[in-house]
Amino acid sequence: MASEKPPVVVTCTAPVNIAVVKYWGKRDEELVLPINSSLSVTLHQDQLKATTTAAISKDFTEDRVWLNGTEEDIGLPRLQACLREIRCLARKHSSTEDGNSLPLSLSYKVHVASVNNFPTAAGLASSAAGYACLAYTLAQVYGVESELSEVARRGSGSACRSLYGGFVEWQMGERPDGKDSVARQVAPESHWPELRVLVLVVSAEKKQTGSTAGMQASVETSALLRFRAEAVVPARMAEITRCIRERDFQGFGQLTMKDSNQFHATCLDTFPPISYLNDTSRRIIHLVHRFNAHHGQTKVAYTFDAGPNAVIFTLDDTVDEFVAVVRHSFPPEGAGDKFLKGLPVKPVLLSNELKATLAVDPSPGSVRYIISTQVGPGPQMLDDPHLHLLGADGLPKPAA
Ligand code: 2P0
Repeated sequence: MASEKPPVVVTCTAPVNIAVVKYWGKRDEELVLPINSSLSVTLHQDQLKATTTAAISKDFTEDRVWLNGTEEDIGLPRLQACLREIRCLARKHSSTEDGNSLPLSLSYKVHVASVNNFPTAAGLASSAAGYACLAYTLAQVYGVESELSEVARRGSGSACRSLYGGFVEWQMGERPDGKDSVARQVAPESHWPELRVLVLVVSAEKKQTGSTAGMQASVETSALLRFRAEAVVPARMAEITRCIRERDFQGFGQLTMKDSNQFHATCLDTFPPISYLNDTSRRIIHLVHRFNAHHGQTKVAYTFDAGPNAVIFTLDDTVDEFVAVVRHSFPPEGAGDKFLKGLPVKPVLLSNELKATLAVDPSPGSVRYIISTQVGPGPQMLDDPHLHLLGADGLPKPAA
């Protein structure tokens, strides 16, 4: 059966994901193949997302890409790899459909515009959402229906996990060609509705060591990283999958914190050492442990990526109290009305007993704001043509 002609302008959105078993280190730089499997939670796009429009036309003379309104160098090897991969899949797809004539659209050049609804500099995983969105949008425009892990992964390793909603594992695979290094959904976004996520944005500074260079240095110099990949991660993947399936928050939270800590330990074990956490990150870590000790159980868990921002997991019955604890420990500077973004949180009064256990010296302004969110779905195609980021001339529309 002949497939419908794909539309020539498509706009899609894709989510941010946060790893609870971290990816850090490649066994193949070119193909972006990891030294260990990883597992992430997809965050809801109501709060954090990338939006991408792709258009193909016989009138375009070259491939062009704009990110947040600024034209990017199309020669970037990772962009090139994504474009090459998607066109390769499109060629395969069309030759299995009717055997000979390639669709004209494959010879057309593509224009792509992408924006994030959150500050790239905030250190949130913008490249994962961005490259997942690119892969998904290009697939729609070229009529590709295959699995897209490889296309997204070639852009940024963690991007393949943003192709699915809910809870997602990236299986490291064994094959040298990487065909089995793919992302798979472990559980859908509806699986654990009580699970909530707070992003504590502590710094908008650009990070010192990029992830790609950082993990390269760790692979070259850290014996701990090798040990982690071989002796720790396989069992941890199995165990955290069980915790997710059984909605065991205690187990999930403890493993999440341990894995974040081990990732940052491998950074310190890298030579010269890499440090992504700052004083505020460490204060948050201690605050979480004191809060859990007060309750006599793991009610809240932290994880940190290649930057100082904390991502907190908790359940809906604990969100209000923990946000009050963060406010108490890191009082907002200024009016404080923009301190909390996203899902609503009710104000609560903290007991004197809890305040005494926390025993914090308030550190005003160290947490700049909180994004309150939850687990969310994978990439989506938008129907409304008004939402296209490219105009009829194939150039980015002026920002509203
Ligand atoms: C992760 N991070 O699993 C880990 C945890 C950061 C810390 O994946 O070189 O941008 O593009 O494959 O995916 C960040 O690294 O690196 C990352 P590349 P990527 O989310």
